[in-house]
Amino acid sequence: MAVVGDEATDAYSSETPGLVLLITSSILALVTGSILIRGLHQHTSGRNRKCQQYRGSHGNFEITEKDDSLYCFHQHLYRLALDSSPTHALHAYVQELLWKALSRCEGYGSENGKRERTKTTMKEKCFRKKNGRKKQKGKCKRKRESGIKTSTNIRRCSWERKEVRMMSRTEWKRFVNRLNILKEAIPVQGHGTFVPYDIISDLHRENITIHASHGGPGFLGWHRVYLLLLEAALGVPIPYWDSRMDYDMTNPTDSVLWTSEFFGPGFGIEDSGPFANWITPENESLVRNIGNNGSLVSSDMVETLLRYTQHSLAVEPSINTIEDIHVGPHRWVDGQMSSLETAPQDPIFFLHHSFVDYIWSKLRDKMRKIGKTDPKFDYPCKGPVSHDPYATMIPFGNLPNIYGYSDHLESLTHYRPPPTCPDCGGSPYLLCDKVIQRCKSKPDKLTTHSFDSETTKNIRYRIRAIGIIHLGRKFEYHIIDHRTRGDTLNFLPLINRGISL
Ligand SMILES: [Cu+2]
Repeated sequence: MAVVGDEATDAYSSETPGLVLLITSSILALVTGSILIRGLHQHTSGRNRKCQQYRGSHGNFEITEKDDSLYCFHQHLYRLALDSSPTHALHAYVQELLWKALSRCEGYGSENGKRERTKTTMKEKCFRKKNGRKKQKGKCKRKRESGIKTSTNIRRCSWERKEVRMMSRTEWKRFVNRLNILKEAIPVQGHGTFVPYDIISDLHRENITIHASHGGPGFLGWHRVYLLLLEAALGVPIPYWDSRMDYDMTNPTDSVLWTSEFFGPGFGIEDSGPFANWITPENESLVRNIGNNGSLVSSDMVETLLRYTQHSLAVEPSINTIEDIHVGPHRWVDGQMSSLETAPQDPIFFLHHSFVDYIWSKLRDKMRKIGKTDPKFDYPCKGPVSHDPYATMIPFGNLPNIYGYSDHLESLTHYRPPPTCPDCGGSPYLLCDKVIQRCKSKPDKLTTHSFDSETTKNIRYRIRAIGIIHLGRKFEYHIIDHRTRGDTLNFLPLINRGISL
């Protein structure tokens, strides 16, 4: 939590006129120095928000059509968390968000929307050797059926995720505007400030979490829940980045995505575009160095994967798994995205993972179509103990890993299919490649000759300006696009900071 002062600039509880608030904040800024000035700057947009209008009939705050409601909702939620658990407010805040995410319909494991824990009546165990972590093959036994109910009203509560280039400009602007609101330092009277986005990105930072959510079958469900959690915090769907449409370009670094219209610069510090001047919880700028190494997702990779008919082939530890393919773009983007601990600090993490989740949903559709395997029960017993079906999804309360594979979770989202030739959904950012009969991204008009000497000089200048960045463990990748340059950014190890989630 980024505590930048203990000022009483609580837009929720106070109807204080803006001028008085400004003077109070300014005096505090003078007293406490430059750290608070950064806080004051971040609070500016919250200062004039009138939160009372976002109270629902039961006194709770709701996210409405108005983007400002987001700020008020989170401020209120954090106050509730503080009231219910003063010493573990961050944890309580995340659990509230999680509850909101999973009760997008009527509630999970519940027909009337009442809050209750997931009722698990199925007992499935991976039998393991007593003294080791190695499982005995083929001893995955199901005793009873799962009590998790599938929603009967799927479309009403299922949110549609679209390819980022298929969104209207209004939809895209709303999405990034809301991300920027989550990135604001929100004051809570008597408790400094908190930054919702940083709290959410830190959920992917702790060692124990990283082990429980990567390198095994739990990867898919864990990241599905994580996406839903951010959506609950945003109040709008997360688009997906179908990087196949960039992979198919002659030079994917030319894509229109790496402009202010979409993700912002692909080289150097994010100093323009929707995430301009974002400062990470490590107190560093967001940086990228696209095309350095790794690989975007290719159509061949997805086709290979969709030939599988059961989850055990598609998840770690194995080769050509969804997790394996997903690593390529992490490394291809470089900067924060390239390390396990820091990847979600760059918002394109979530768009990439939305695409990963889309691929998984296609695989599940296929499994259902063939009819031999029901994906909700096909939780492979392999990988580390923390990926066992009934190990909990750290730090998501008591949710078992197998819940990540449930139909209920899947029913909360559906994907608008990626655009196809010849019209590519009418998107002004896509064109149909008639030879391969696939839509691909248009290049940014300014960088169509991306590796002429002037552009190369400019890229080198921007990369040099990055300075020192601190990153955690790098994603290990096995697939390298031969078009990458091999000029991965230098970095130093992360400096430890206390996270109490
Ligand atoms: Cu991850």
